[in-house]
Amino acid sequence: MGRGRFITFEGGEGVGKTTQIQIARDTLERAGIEVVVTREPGGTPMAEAIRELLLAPRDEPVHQLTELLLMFAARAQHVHGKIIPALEAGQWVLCDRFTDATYAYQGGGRGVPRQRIELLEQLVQGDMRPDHVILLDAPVATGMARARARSVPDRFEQEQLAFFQRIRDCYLQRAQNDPLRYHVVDASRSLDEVSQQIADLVGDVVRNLTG
Ligand code: Z5A
Repeated sequence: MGRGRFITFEGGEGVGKTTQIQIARDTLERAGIEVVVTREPGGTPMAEAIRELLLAPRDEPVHQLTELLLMFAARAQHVHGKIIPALEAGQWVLCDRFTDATYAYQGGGRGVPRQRIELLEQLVQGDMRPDHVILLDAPVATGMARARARSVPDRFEQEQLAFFQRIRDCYLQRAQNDPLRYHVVDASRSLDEVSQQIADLVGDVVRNLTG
């Protein structure tokens, strides 16, 4: 049995990651592939507890280093306790956000220097990176409207438009720098159109691997 593949879903808030990851799961399962769907921050009981700490709105200002280190603490638990064991068992892992979100939110959004993120990425992940990153891209106002129609804003969702614009710019820049690994999907289209493109994309990944 070969190693599984690691595919992450990224983008600003409300772009449809959680919805589209289920389309990807269905496509893979129909091709007979065993799939693990997970998310960040979170994915294991301890990492989910760290997620609650990170997302809860609070009066105390959260220092950008506290936020950064908690993201990577959750990630260490998730990568070593769940993602790597699944990949080694031949399963495909679909993850709702991963380290690209740290570059976008803590780097682009909060202004943490990229080198600090790279240092922690290397410490926690070694050379492990997603095989494919599906970037769901939509104008900030579109994603914000969708997310806010759905639930009460968490600590991140309480940020202003300019914060989310920097995040979008950072994601698009990363995708432009590595076009073979990143797949940018226009998420402002209808649910059916986006879902069709995701199913096609994931189908292509499977076909390329199986010849
Ligand atoms: N964060 C970070 O700062 N650093 C990190 O390293 C990591 C994360 C890993 C939690 O993430 C927060 O953690 C996140 C960044 C930070 N904060 N923010 N913002 P999260 O992924 O759990 O939270 P989120 O980005 O806010 O996810 P979301 O709001 O659940 O959005 P989504 O998963 O992309 O969208 P969705 O739930 O699939 O869809 C939202 C709604 O839109 C829903 O009602 C859908 O039915 C609807 N929808 C979806 N697609 C469409 C289309 N195409 N048309 C119309 N309506 C649609």
